[in-house]
Amino acid sequence: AMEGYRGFLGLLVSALLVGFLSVIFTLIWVLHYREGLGWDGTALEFNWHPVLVVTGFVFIQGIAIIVYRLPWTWKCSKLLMKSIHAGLNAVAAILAIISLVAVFDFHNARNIPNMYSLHSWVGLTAVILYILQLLLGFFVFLLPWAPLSLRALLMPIHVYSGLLIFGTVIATVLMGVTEKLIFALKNPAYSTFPPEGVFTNTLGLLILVFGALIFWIVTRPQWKRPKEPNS
Ligand code: ASC
Repeated sequence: AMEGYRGFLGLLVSALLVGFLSVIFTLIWVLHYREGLGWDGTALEFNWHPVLVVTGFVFIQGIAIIVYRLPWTWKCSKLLMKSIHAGLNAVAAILAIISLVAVFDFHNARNIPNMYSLHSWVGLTAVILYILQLLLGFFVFLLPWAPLSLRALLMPIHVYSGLLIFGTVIATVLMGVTEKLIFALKNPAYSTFPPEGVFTNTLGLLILVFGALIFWIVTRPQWKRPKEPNS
């Protein structure tokens, strides 16, 4: 058991490090390589989009997915852990929505068309599914009214949908990073390996590794929270 616990801690610390580093890299990207942050209809407003997405939709959602695995919380009540899971996901949803407002606002101020790219189609789908998942989880699993039979029926779907959305968010981020680099890096071009291109490619890899670590942690059956009888 001690062996498994050590392995868990090692992977948890790695995931937290890589996730935190992803957020720092995103901040360095917009603050150092791009124009910085602001809310004025210019690129400064657009830059909130990657910052809020990586912080909320990637990092916070990733943590929310694995909160039930933390062994020192297994003595905490299930209701407390569900509230933390739902609360983190709610914060992530709010940041994701603000990140969309930043893009639409920036596009409209600059007369750039909305919703034409594959990144936008997949990304908006992910945000809509995430909000539905949050509402379904809140009413079925957090509030006390739903019968056990309905919970048992929907739990595998909730787990599958959650991981599908998380994976889709990471795929969407990779598309968004690529899109932005191709738009923004003109002189010198992305194809000539400028420092911003190499740095931001590295950010994309960090986010992929974060997703891989979260997916590994959450799919180890031995690290699941012990199920209490009659729940
Ligand atoms: C819940 C909860 C669970 C699942 C389970 C469904 O609300 O706490 O562990 O649903 O009852 O199988």
